[in-house]
Amino acid sequence: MDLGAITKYSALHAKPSGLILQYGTAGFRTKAEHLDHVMFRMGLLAALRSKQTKSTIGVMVTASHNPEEDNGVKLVDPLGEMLAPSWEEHATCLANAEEQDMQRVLIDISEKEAVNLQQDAFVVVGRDTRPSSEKLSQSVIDGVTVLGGQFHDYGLLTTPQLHYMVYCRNTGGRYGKATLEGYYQKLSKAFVELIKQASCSGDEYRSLKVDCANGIGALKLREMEHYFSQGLSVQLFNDGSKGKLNHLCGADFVKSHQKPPHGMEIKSNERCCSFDGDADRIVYYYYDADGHFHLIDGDKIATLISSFLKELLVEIGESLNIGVVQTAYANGSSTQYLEEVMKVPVYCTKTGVKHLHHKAQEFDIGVYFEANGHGTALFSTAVEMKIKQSEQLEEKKRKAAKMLENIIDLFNQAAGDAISDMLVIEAILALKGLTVQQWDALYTDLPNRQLKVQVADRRVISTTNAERQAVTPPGLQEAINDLVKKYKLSRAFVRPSGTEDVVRVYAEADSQESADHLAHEVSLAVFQLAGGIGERPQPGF
Ligand code: NG1
Ligand code: ZN
Repeated sequence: MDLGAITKYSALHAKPSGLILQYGTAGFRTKAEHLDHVMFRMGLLAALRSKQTKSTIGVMVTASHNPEEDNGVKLVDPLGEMLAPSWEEHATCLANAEEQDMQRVLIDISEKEAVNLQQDAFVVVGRDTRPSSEKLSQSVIDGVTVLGGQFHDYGLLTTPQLHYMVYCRNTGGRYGKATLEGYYQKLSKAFVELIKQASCSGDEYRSLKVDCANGIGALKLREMEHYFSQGLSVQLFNDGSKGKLNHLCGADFVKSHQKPPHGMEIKSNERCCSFDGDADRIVYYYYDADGHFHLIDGDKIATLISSFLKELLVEIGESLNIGVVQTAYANGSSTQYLEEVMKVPVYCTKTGVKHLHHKAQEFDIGVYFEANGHGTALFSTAVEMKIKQSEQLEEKKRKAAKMLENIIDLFNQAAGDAISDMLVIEAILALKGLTVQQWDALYTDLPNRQLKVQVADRRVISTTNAERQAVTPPGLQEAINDLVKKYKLSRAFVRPSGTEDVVRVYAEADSQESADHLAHEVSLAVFQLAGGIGERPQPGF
């Protein structure tokens, strides 16, 4: 380690003293102007992690669905996964070390993790379209190079594309080529092959309106669309040419307001979807003939996908297992439908895709989605083996195995990916000849409401049972239990957010009015028992 150079460069990316940040569920996230030192230091950390794992590490500069003024950074581990937990702690220590302590913390981390500093390091960097992202990604690169690491700057990428690049590079090209061209070709080829097998040949349904949240998704989908245009035509809205990133549009807006995005004209029964700001989330929606808006969220996406995959498995006649992984935010109706109608086992993990991803790896086919539309499907090597052996099978089974092979290629195995999920969904709808209304009609969502409460210190709330029950502060869970009893088909839980300084409240019940009331009452309980600050939560939304 060239300590002199580190000190010199670190001073150019000096930490504002006293600023404390936490590596949360999605890395560091805050106002862009507070992040320069964090970026430099994450460049350093990525180089260390690369030396330790002897693999390529990814760094993505984005704040996803958060406002344009924010930014953030997260590290991507060798197989495209989120950073290992012990390294998340190192990330927090390093980002918060005052200027004079930074070197010591860096040396401590290398010693604790037995990093061979002589080892080469290679880091790939990607960024979203925020005005602050270019400069911040340069600070990451400064950090990598000062530790003697090599880098490749992919420039503008969706978050899942960066995960894909990392995965490709660490699997010797077996997964795919680590270029945008490689990504576009791999996915589009699988999609076009799948679509060819759809029996209804008319292409009147194969057009889709896409709200790109004024983000990176628009740029990348535009680059990609001619690769798959024989199977699907996309019409892009909120492509960044006018509006502000994530402002009144995008998957997070649509999901949390249960409303269509601004800037998109929607006729009844037209199939539409929204990406978030870095294109790792997707939700669908439409207006029915009576002018009612219908949201099709991550839970219904998981249901469509897992039922299709289960059918394929049945056709192939294999005893491979399939499981669906959700979080506490999954609508109760979706869990019930999956378990009772589809007879698919469902598991609940803590919020944050790393938890879902990890659990999904336990199955031959693991489908995971957060209700907000972040998810994918993972396939074990046992599934790939079966496909290889399918040459000997009778024709019907061979066909199903071929479809499964294309589906595997179409899913981004490294991360939830709006573009990849969109193509999977479009292919399944075409293959099954389903309209968006028929898909929506699989089950009816329970009315629900999500709220935020400001408290002095959100860490006073701790939870158990995959975040469905509060352990502290004392009395809070009992209060929630009493409130939930007042309503039918009701459920509520609270948890500290991992990305914002708030406590999140979720409630569902048999009617929207009940869900709204219950959410409000639970918010008041949080405010009273967990140290609420500012104005008391008010009823009405
Ligand atoms: P937090 O802020 O911890 O609730 C949010 C989402 C997560 C996940 C992360 C990362 C909800 C309720 N929470 O986490 O699902 O996507 O952001 O972006 O949607
Ligand atoms: Zn995102």
